[in-house]
Amino acid sequence: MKNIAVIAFLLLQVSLCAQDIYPAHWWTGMKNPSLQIMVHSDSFSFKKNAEVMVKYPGVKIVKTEVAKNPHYLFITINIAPQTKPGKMVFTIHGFKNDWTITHLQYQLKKRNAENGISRVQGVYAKDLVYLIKPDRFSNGDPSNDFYADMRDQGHDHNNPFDRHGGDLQGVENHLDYLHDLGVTAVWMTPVVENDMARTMEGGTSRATYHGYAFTNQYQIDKRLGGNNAYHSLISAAHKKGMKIIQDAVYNHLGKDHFLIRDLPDSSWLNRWPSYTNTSYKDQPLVDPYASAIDYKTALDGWFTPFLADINQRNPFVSNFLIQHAIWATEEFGIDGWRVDTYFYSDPVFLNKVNEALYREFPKVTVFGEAWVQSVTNSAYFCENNIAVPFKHNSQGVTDFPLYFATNDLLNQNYGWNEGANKFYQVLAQDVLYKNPMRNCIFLDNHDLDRFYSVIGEDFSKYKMAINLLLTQRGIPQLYYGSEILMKNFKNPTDAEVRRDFPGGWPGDAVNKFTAAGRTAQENEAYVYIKALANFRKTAKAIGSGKLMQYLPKDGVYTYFRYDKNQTVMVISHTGGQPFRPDWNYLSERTNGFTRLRNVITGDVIPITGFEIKPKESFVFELLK
Ligand SMILES: [Ca+2]
Ligand SMILES: [Ca+2]
Repeated sequence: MKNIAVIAFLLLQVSLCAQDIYPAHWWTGMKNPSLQIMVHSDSFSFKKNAEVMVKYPGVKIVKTEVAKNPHYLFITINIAPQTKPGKMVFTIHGFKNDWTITHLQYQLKKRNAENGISRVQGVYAKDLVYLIKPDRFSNGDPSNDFYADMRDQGHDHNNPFDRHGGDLQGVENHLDYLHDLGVTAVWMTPVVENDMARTMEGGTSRATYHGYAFTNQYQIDKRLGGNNAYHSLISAAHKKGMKIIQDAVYNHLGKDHFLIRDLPDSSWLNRWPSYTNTSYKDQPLVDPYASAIDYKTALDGWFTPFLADINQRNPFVSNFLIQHAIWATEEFGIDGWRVDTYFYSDPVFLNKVNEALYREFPKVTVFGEAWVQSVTNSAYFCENNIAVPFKHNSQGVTDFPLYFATNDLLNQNYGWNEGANKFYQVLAQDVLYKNPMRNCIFLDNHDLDRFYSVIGEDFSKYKMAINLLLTQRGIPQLYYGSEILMKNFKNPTDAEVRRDFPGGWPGDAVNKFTAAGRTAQENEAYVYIKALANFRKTAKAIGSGKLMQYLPKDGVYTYFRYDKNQTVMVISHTGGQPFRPDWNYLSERTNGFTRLRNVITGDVIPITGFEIKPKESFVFELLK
């Protein structure tokens, strides 16, 4: 008997190690003194009356709770403001065998004094965000392409549904390329571990290379390089004055997440009598006339059968997610969050997690993915000026209405409500947003047709699109490869818009990270963006100035970005006849100026002689 006890005790010591404790560690000096530590063991059960003790100056145990599934123990502690960093030891009594005791070491670190200065800086309209799908950008470390101890070992560069081996080292290797292009912030689709078995979708076996099926929030996926590579990338980016945006997923967990495989309690999931998909409709969440079932289906229906929809109304779930958001921000120093599938999450929870982030990190940026049609619904899901009973507190959204309007400007025939007029009308509804400058604006992303294909590979339209993206209000986001004219529709699947960046893999036939590897037109595209992106880096009229737009006339759409020191004019011709602006009509913004400096070419021309031809588009800085 004694021998068995010793063996059990040893096993216990082995089974409860650092990776079974969430959060992995914490910090002193947090604004919120409360912390709920989750201890998980696959092999041992806690007794209902388990007792936990700790002796550490400033730390008090507030509550000890064992979940319905006795593999989980929750220890809620209070950390007094003067508490010193160090290692404390929790003594746990009360496993299923009365005699078992274990000691858990837990570290309290010192918070980073650079928060808000060189890290956690926030992302603003003066930035240019570059969106990367890390598996598809560059393979900087072929040794991490697959692991025998992970559920999916697929790693075929030529299979669109496999992992391709791209990683964080690949991103770090190309920070200079991005910096040269004028990029100031990198948003990567999720980097958190996705140790998922392959899934069958549309009749094909697929890897979760997209990253949206988390299996452990506290581990960056080993195939991307793990936590160390993430630290290294972020540190290198910050040294170059560049920022990092992390992609948060609060709405669901991968079905192979340990929390799903060994559920703490049935109330952690949004459960239905039989599998129920979300309607993917945001309207019932905003609509004053919505039925309760439409509301519930949109919110609590599952995104797919392999992404478990989690119940953020459960306070343990809510704590788990909020504490991870805080942990990742403090640990890695990320500058902002893009929140995936925003409106599918419980709205009260969303406000709580955002509030917790704002409290600990006053400069951190949060914008939610709100894939909606109307400006009203878009504004509903962030800080807004609408009189509604529930007010969201996200600073901004991914601005889909402006994305649709940009497509209309570029591709629709000009009409009373079409084309450039549509764009004008959508922008005029900004009255609904509290601060539209905090919206993320874009021409495409990993879920959309690549815009160069959408505009029919028309290079005039390409320049017009880039002009709009880099001078409109909001935080511009460029999708990787747009600068080298990567194209494709999502046909037959979205893998087509997630192709590898040519040159990112050892042995690639061409390397489009270098001018020598690009065609003349690809180089022209690269140089065009580079010129405009580098101009806007110091152009305060664009980064923080005001916007004035004029009613489109004969298909010509004109707006100004301006502050007291600078005026930038953007003019786009979507009509059919050469056009001379009426400078009298525009005089509110152009009075006192006599010349136009083309910010791409540097050419300066007198205002009076300017004529714009169909399909042309220009960004001018006005000179006296
Ligand atoms: Ca790799
Ligand atoms: Ca949901």
